[in-house]
Amino acid sequence: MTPTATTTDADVLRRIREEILGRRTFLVTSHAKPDGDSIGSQVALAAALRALGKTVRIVNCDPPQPALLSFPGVAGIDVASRVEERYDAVIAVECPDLSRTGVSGLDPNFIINIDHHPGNTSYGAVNWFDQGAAACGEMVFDVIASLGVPLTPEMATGLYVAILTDTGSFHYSSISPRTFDVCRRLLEAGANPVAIARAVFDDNSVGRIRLSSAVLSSMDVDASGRLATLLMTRDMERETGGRYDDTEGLINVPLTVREIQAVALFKEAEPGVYRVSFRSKGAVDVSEVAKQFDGGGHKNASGCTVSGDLPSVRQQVVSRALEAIDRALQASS
Ligand SMILES: [Mn+2]
Repeated sequence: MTPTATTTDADVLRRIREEILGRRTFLVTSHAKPDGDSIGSQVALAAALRALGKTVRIVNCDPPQPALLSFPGVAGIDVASRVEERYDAVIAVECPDLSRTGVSGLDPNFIINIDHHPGNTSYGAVNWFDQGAAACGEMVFDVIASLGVPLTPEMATGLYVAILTDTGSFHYSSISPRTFDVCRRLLEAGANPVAIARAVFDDNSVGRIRLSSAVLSSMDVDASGRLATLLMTRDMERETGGRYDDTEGLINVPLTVREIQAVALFKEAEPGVYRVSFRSKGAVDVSEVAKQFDGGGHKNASGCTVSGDLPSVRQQVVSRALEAIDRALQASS
C-alpha cells in the first residue's frame, strides 16, 4: 500500500522529496537522550531511504532506551558524539537546534530539518516545522508517502512507537484527527499496537518499582489541590537500586487525579542542581513556566534546570506553576 500525505504543507514536502531523491548518502540524527518519537521516526525514515537504494547511517549521541531496543532497526543505530565523514544530506528529526543532537561535525553538510517543536531555529537548508503534528512520526509518515515508498511493517512499527510515546499513550492535546488517520494506516501496514504497547511499557524491574514507590511517596499536593510535586534524589536511587532514567512516565501518575492540573517532578541531577519536568492538562501552559527558568518544551510537557537548595528551588517553581494554572483557569472562566 502506498499511503498519501495528510499534510497541507505540500510545497516543503515536495522540496524534501526532491532533495532526497537527488541524493545518495544520508545521515539521520535526532536529539540527545532520544525518546520514542526520535527513535521511531529515525528508523522509519532510514528504512524508507534504504528502500529507495540510499545509503543511510543513523547517529545519536546517546543510546536508545532499553525498552526500544527490540524494535526493528533500533539496534543498528550508531552512538557517537562526532562524525568526520561527509554525507549528501543530514536529516535531523525532533531538533529545535542542531546543537541538540549532541553530535558535532554535522554543520558542513546539506541539512534537512524536520521538527514539531515550537522555537525551531530554521538551521537547515530545508526546514519543515509543523507544531500541529502530535509527533515527528506524523511528519515522517508524510515524507515517506511523498517519496512513494510503500510502508513496511518495520516503518509502520517505528512510526507507531513515535506517536504512541509522544502523545503519552494518546493523552495529550496535540492529538488530532490526522493522528488517528496516520495510526489507522500504520495498523493497515502491519504495526501491532498490542505488541508495541507491551514492549514499550511492560519493561519493569524490581528496582524501578521500588524507586517509583519512593518517588510517588514524596508526592505533595498544594492547598488548592491543583498542583502536585514529586521528588527524586540520588539517595533514593542508591537505596532502591532503581536508576535515574527509570522514572520516565512516573510524572504522569498524579495527572490521573481529576483535580490535579499540573505536575512538577524535581530530579536531583547533582547536589544543588535540580532537573525539573512538568506535565499539565488542557489549557495549562507549562512551557511558559519552564521558559522562566531558561528551559522549554511543549504546552503540556516541558522542563528546565534550576540550581539552589531544594526548599528554595521548590518554592520558586511551585509559585510559577500555580500562576500558570491560575492563568488557564481565568482564561476559561
Ligand atoms: Mn516529538
